[in-house]
Amino acid sequence: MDVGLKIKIKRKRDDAMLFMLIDMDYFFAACEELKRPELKNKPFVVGTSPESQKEFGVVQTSNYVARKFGIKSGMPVTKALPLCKELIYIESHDDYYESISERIMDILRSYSLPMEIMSIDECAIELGEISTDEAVRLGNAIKERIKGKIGLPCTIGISSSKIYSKMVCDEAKPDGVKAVPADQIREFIKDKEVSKIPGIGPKAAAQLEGIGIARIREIADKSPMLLMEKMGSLGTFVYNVARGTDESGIQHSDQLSIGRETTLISGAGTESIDAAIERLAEQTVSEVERRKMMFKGISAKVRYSDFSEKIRSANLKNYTASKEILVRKSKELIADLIKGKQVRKVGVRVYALTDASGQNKLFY
Ligand code: TTP
Ligand code: MG
Ligand code: MG
Repeated sequence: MDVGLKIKIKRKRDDAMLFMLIDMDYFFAACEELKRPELKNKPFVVGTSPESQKEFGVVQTSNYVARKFGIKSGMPVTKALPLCKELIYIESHDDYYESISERIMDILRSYSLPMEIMSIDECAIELGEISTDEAVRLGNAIKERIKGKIGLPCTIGISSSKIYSKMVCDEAKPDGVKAVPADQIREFIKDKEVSKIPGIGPKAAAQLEGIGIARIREIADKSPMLLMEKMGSLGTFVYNVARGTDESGIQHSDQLSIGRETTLISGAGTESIDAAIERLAEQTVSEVERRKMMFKGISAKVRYSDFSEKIRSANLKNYTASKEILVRKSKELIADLIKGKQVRKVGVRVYALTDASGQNKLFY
């Protein structure tokens, strides 16, 4: 088979599209410090098990004080404890971290730029063709806003693709803003280990080692055909990353959307779920009104007790800003998703927005 035909090697772009990657610093641990400031400057970990069974838990994260002792995410707690005598153990509070995450994402949404939520503490934003200086100014403003409104530090990486922005962010941690423009990115990544490329885990790193590659620059010297034979599409991906020609962008949600979610008390019945939907619809519609808009698309989400999630959507015939329509449609969609299952979270969202005069609005 002639695999060569399938290889897509990218050329450098002429334009200067920039991306931003925001990642919260020591997120779960920083959230705990917000509630308990006395933890600051003491080494502690956040773990998966209750305190009384901490030896069965895994370290989800630790503050930077604990990291100095070599403590890392994913480490069994039994391995972390001997590394630091004074190590404090805190049991994880997932719903609390999620509510903070939602507030952070709401702040980021308020900039009306195309964005993709990458994880509970991480978001990629497409900045368009702006100068590096402007991007850094915006980065600092976003950082200040999150610090001011939530009280937590984050780090922001800016570069010519989503992947490069993440790598820049990793290097600028903690509490940093750093930009590496397209023409400097190859130099920036060349001496790093291949495992610093997001998406390259231990297995892919071992495959690369098998063909004599340890550093990113060594990938760029290899034949892309060989990389593809050994690693499939991941081979093409790392080849492009190494040559400074990665163009990974954000996944567009194609339109701006507005919505709200809420966590339910355990065992919530139809009545309290309906009340929650009404509240969420009201908050959503008042945000739509505040922006002087109308919507045509409605989506509803549930999270089941096993943390899996499902979304259902519906399109209306006409634009509206009616709370009643949103409530009725959301209830139908959510009832369809629940079907007797236990749910711990529901969400209501509207999309396909237009401004209230009926004119389509382009956000980006
Ligand atoms: P990360 O952003 O990877 O790490 P972090 O925010 O704790 O620290 P950093 O300053 O280096 O960004 O992960 C975000 C949260 O996700 C983290 O606080 C806890 C959780 N998490 C786990 O539960 N298990 C894991 O193995 C990792 C890596 C993270
Ligand atoms: Mg983080
Ligand atoms: Mg993260």
